[in-house]
Formats: sequence, C-alpha cells, structure tokens
Amino acid sequence: MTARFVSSAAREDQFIRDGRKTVVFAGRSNVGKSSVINMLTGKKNLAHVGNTPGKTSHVNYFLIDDAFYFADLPGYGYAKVSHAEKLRWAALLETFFAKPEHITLGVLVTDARHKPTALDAQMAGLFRQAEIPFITVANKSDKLKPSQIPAALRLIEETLELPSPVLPLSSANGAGKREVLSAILSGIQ
Ligand SMILES: Nc1nc2c(ncn2[C@@H]2O[C@H](COP(=O)(O)OP(=O)(O)OP(=O)(O)O)[C@@H](O)[C@H]2O)c(=O)[nH]1
Ligand SMILES: [Mg+2]
Repeated sequence: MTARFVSSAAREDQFIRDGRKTVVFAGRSNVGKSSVINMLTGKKNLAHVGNTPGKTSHVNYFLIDDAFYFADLPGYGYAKVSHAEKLRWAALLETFFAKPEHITLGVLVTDARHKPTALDAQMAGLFRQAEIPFITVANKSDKLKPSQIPAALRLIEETLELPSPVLPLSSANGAGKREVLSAILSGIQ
C-alpha cells in the first residue's frame, strides 16, 4: 500500500471532492485516529500523532495507492479546548458531512477500554443519518488482557446499537490490521 499526505482542509472549499472514494476516520480526541492511519498504511509518520489531545485540527487527506483517500478528522470531546475552537470544529464537521455523497465509508474509532460516550453515539448517529456506511474499530486493545476483549467489544456494540461486530485493533502492536484493512477495502468496493 502506498500512502502520501495530500492536503489539509480547514474550510469547505478545501475539501477534496474529485470523485475518488474517501474513507473518513472519526472518533474522540486522543483515541488514536492518526495512529490507526499510520499503522494501516505502514507509514509511521504520515499522520501527526500527539500526546496532547487536539493534535489534528484540520481534515487531513492522504492518497492511498493513487486510488482513494483516507481523511483524518479532528477528534471531538476534548474538554480543554476553547469554546470558540469547539464551535469552529462543529461547523467544520457540519459542512464536511453536509455532502455525504463525497464520503464512501466511515471508520468510527473507539477506545477498547471504555464505554462509548454520548459524543460517540452522536457520531454513529451522524453516519446513519447521512446514510454513510461505517465500520467501528476498538483501538488500544493492547491495553486489555485478551480475556477482556470480547466483553469490551460487546459493550461498544450494545452502546452504539451496531448491526455489525466491532473490530478490535491496536495501532501500537498491529493486532487486527488485516481484518480492518479488509473491512475497509470491501467497504469501498
Ligand atoms: N497503547 C496504545 N496507544 C495508542 C494506540 N493508538 C494511539 N495511541 C496513543 O494515543 C495517543 C493519541 O494518538 P493520536 O493518533 O494522536 O490520536 P488522535 O485520535 O489522532 O487524536 P486527535 O488528533 O487529537 O484527535 C498517542 O500518544 C498514541 O501513541 C494504541 O493502539 N495503543
Ligand atoms: Mg489525530
């Protein structure tokens, strides 16, 4: 898989809408969206990863195999960002999802260790409302014992009322990579 950074969008006229399929990665701030993109593409420093939540503030586009895009969205739910920043981000997201025909597939990134938040449920609702198919991954599964994973996945599936199984993933050790990549590839066929 080849992957390269293309551009960073802060406004609607910067969104890429060139007819290529687009996979969007959404999820809470710090849940590991950018790390997941790096792990899936095998490029360590493609998307910026941070210890401070709120590292990604624009929609960042990566061209994959010269064929389709991964779009890395800024994370939601970080309490310490300013009110103005939250409004800016809500407006950006609203315009981004206002034209769902440009979004082929969503990847909702959740944290394997936690019950999804109300904002995660809203995000799932946004995909449903816009009729954008999406898969859900439970990242940071390396932080759980293998024996804890099935119940953790069930909690996420039940909380978000998902029709299909949540895929466990770890961008730290690569667990689940093959399954998630194949779900993405079949989701954009
Ligand atoms: N243990 C573990 N840590 C992870 C994993 N994925 C990401 N992290 C760590 O979580 C932190 C946040 O990762 P990012 O990829 O920047 O998260 P993000 O969702 O893009 O964050 P924003 O851009 O702020 O929305 C970093 O310190 C990562 O190293 C994982 O699977 N396991
Ligand atoms: Mg990020």
